[in-house]
Amino acid sequence: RAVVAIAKQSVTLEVLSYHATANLEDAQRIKALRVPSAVYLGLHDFAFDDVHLNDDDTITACVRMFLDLDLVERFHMDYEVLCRWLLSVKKNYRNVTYHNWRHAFNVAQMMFSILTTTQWWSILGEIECLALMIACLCHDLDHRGTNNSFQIKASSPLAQLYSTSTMEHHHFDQCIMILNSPGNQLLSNVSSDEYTRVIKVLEEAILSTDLAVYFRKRGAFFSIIEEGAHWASEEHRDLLRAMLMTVCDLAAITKPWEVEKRVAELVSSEFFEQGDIEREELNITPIDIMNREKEDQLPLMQVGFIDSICLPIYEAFAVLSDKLEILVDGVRINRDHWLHIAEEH
Ligand code: 5BB
Ligand code: ZN
Repeated sequence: RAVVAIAKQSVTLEVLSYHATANLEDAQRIKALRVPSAVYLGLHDFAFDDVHLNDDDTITACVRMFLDLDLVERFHMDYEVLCRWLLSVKKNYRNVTYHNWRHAFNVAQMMFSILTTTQWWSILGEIECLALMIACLCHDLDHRGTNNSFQIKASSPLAQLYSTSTMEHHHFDQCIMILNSPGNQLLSNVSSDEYTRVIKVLEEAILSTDLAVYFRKRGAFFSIIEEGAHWASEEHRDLLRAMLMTVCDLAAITKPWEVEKRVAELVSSEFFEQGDIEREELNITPIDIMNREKEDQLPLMQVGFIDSICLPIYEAFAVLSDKLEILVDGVRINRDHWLHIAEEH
């Protein structure tokens, strides 16, 4: 890995001049694989679970989603470049407990199932669908298992570069670097006007995965839902896409209990690992969610998370499409489970 140091506003940041991407040989191996149907893979299902898929399966599943949304034809994507780009995206996720490739893949699958089940793909159009699918796959690129507030507390180079939405700006940077890497230029055959638009929608979508951005925008979102949202309005559309990213990012909370329980344990482990680093390296006492000694509070924290963050947004989306009511049902069932466990303690 060749590394160069650049100075930006007196901050020294390590940038990979030759960004680590996938090999041509690996792309050619994937290219030769059969791509099962979306129905066979369960890609339209809101209850989708990736546990039974191996890493190659996750790549061919992504190819299937791009094919079925007609993105490959419409944007004249080279099939080998698509395979290599997907492998490169996967490679640029770290082996952290929760914010890894599997999380990104699941977020993209949820976007695909929502776009197809609601038929919103036809309202949003190919450009916005393309941007949203790329955004889902790339939205946590190079995550280190630590959140924005950790970057600030640790005065990390990333925090010095971006004082707000620190990690999300970095995820977007990484996304652009991969899209610009030789052999990975998925958008090389897109016209320059469309390219500009795709990148703008993509940036907005990735930055919207910062929960702080969700909190800032959701008031306006709930207002337009109450008054009647119009897809024709540019302002409404921008809000809907931003909120859609959050819906997909948090979708583990809507899944069958066995899936939700497994994922919550991963989230919790990653939080505890950050807490350990804060104790050992920053000499601070971590907040409760990151404090192993408060592990028994987890079920009640999940109830709080569901009530304050999840239910409001899934309920709003169920107003937009009755096809999404089932997501609210899933959240409520999981809330019952967490509350039941909390009451046992
Ligand atoms: C969320 C907002 N945060 C700034 C403070 C804590 N809260 S919370 O009280 O709603 C909360 C959420 C507390 C504990 C949680 O998990 C314990 C296992 C969660 C939680 N968050 N639970 C989940 O199942 C999921 Br999924 C999530 C989302 C985790 C990703 C959040 C990434 C933010 C990175 C900056
Ligand atoms: Zn995420």
